[in-house]
Amino acid sequence: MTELQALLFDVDGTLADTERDGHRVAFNRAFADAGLDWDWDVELYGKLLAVTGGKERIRYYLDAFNPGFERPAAFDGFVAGLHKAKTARYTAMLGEGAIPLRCGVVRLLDAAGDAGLRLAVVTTTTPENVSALLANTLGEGGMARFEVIAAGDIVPAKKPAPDIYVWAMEKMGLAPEACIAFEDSDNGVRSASAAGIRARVVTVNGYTENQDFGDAPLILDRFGDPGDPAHALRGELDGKAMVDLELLERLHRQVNGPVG
Ligand code: XBP
Ligand code: MG
Repeated sequence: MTELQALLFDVDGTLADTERDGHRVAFNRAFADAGLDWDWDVELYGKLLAVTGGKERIRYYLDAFNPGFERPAAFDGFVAGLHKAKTARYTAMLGEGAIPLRCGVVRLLDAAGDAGLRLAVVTTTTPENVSALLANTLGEGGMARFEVIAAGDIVPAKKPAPDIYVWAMEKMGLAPEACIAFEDSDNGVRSASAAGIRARVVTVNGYTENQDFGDAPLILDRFGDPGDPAHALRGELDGKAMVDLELLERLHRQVNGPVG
């Protein structure tokens, strides 16, 4: 079995709790800017999260929740324009420091970096959103901590399709058995699973806490930090209050078999 070499992080919901008070608000601001009366409230947005990707989510909204909307002739361009405006609104919010990283993320990234583990971002969100989040939370060197940023439209089929994980692992020359994937949602876990990654750690949030997560071996409320302990909803924290590299190595061996 291959030894653990890389940690692959989803962004939205995992590195930061971006959906309810970030993306959702930015979508609504872009709709208002465009003179549309669409309002994605907290509950509706939870339903819209069934579809990953902002452009795809706008189309899903119109198909499933607003079929009476008269679509402009150049519909693809209309959706792309709205989404571009949403990205500008969202990155502006990040620039104001609206969204922090989740509990335990910095501690885990620091420990992984010190131990020489390779790091990547694997997300459906737009690349500008990733750079804005990392720069505004981790500082100028934030992006450079990650060897690969796999994001947005670089693969046409978004999560739960495996493509974005497959793309990232190919770029890094890594087998799925060498990686742990960190996710917050069923769509993300399904994507990692379909790419062959068995070691999947889930940190849930308000939108995803009741999802299924297939056979993901470890589901937590957070990674944990001193004074803000993690709790396991499935799997074992080995009596620890925080996810650390020892725990991750153990999980990796548990699902892939002993190294050797
Ligand atoms: C995240 C998403 C993203 C954001 C919006 O899914 O679905 O689409 O909601 O980002 P995951 P964009 O965490 O599973 O990667 O509007 O930039 O597409
Ligand atoms: Mg996510």
